[in-house]
Amino acid sequence: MNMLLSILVLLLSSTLLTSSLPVPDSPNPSTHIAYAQFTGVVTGTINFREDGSQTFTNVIVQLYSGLTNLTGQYAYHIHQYPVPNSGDCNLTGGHLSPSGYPDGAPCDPNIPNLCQEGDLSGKHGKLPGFPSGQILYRQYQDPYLKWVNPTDTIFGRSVVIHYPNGTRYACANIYAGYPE
Ligand SMILES: *[C@@H]1O[C@H](CO)[C@@H](O)[C@H](O)[C@H]1NC(C)=O
Ligand SMILES: *[C@@H]1O[C@H](CO)[C@@H](O)[C@H](O)[C@H]1NC(C)=O
Ligand SMILES: *[C@@H]1O[C@H](CO)[C@@H](O)[C@H](O)[C@H]1NC(C)=O
Ligand SMILES: [Cu+2]
Repeated sequence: MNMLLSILVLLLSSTLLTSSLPVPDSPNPSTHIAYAQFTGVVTGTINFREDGSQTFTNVIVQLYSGLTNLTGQYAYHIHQYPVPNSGDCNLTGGHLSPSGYPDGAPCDPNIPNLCQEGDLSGKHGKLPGFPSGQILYRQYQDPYLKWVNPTDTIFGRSVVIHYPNGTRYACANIYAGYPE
């Protein structure tokens, strides 16, 4: 066999070999996991985990207490800045919106691509008040949350839960990994 042919055979066989190997889930799947843990007036966690193909983020909301207005609906968003040491939710800026849609712009859950990325309740519904002793559980997939680019990422932001009247009520930082 001449040299060129053997190189060709080698290339071909390595291509075949490569294509038969399992494709890794994502270059770095374990780093695209984050949580916000509420430990004050609201207790519970919101977990964020990107799926292996990096096409959506699985969000799990699990709250134990604090949404005490049984007739109220609580909006919640990813806000731009983390909560300062003072704990003042008013200092977390506006909603995370790499797409540039401003706060107050309409968000139709049927057209979520026109919503701010951080407008979780706009895209997925507000959280209802619930009686003491119950747990509020919500799970959904969101394809708009970003992880990598520093200007887009949900890392280092915060989640703010608002009273039914819109005033900021509780906030928690978004940290990498799982809560302890
Ligand atoms: C509960 O929410 C409802 C609906 O937004 C509001 O009218 C009512 O004043 C709230 N109750 C309290 C105690 O804040
Ligand atoms: C945050 O802003 C609201 C009005 O939007 C105000 O009622 C509240 O007192 C402020 N909270 C703090 C800690 O300054
Ligand atoms: C919003 O609702 C909360 C809880 O009922 C209340 O403490 C707060 O004063 C209200 N803020 C405004 C601006 O009405
Ligand atoms: Cu908000």
